[in-house]
Amino acid sequence: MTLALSRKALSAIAERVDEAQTNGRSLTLPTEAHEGFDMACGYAVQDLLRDRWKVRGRRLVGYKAGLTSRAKMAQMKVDTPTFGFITADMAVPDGGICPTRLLSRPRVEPEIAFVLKPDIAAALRTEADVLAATDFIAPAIEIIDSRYADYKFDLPSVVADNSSSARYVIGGRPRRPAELDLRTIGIVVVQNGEVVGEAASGAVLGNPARTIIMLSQWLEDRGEALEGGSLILTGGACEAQLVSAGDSVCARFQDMGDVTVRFVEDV
Ligand code: 0L1
Ligand code: MG
Repeated sequence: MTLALSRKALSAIAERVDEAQTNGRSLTLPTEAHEGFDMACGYAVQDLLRDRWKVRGRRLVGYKAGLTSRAKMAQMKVDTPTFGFITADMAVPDGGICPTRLLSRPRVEPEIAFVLKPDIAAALRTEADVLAATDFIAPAIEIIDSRYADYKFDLPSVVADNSSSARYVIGGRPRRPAELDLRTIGIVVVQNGEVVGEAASGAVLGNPARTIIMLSQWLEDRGEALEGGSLILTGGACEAQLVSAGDSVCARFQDMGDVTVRFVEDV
């Protein structure tokens, strides 16, 4: 595919994104700085970012999907889900501490996470395919961090920023897929003792398993395939909440337990 920007220009953008994500700095929108910067360019930057991280020994563990619920799309004023990749070192332990010093504008959102079995079919086309390929499902909090000022961005720019990925917490009581009705899991988000978000898991595309079907198709279209053992964050079920140092967040998932994280300036 011919891209609107040269590889050199895309590599320079990936370097800036890397620097901003590593040091908690802000970015200018690539779409404003580079005429013709489109979704294909955004994913090309993301690929280059992934290559840079692999070279530095950061281990890829799976994917995240962003903007898979109407609430999130409305909140961010966009209309298409996006994907990003996640690494092992983005994980914060359940009940653990997340330093904010190297984050720009952290927000939290409750998500249903899937972990796939080691051996899976090449393409997952139906909900039944996804459930058959799933080892377990766990409650999660994604800590997203937009590197763009005032959360004002467009889709190609968000994609270049790895779909705002930053950290994640997996916790609660992981369950086998057959034990759950993935359309109706109640979720409540509590921040500093106050309820700040409520949703049912079906807010994510009717059933978060559908995120995995979309992800599988997207990878196939790129000539890639979902790998067995992947961890997948299926997207925030309700609006994301701003957090800062001193905050405690608990996401309570019906029949799946709680996931908690505390934010501090530094450790
Ligand atoms: O996980 C997400 O929903 C991220 C989407 C990217 C836009 C945002 O920063 O909210
Ligand atoms: Mg998310």
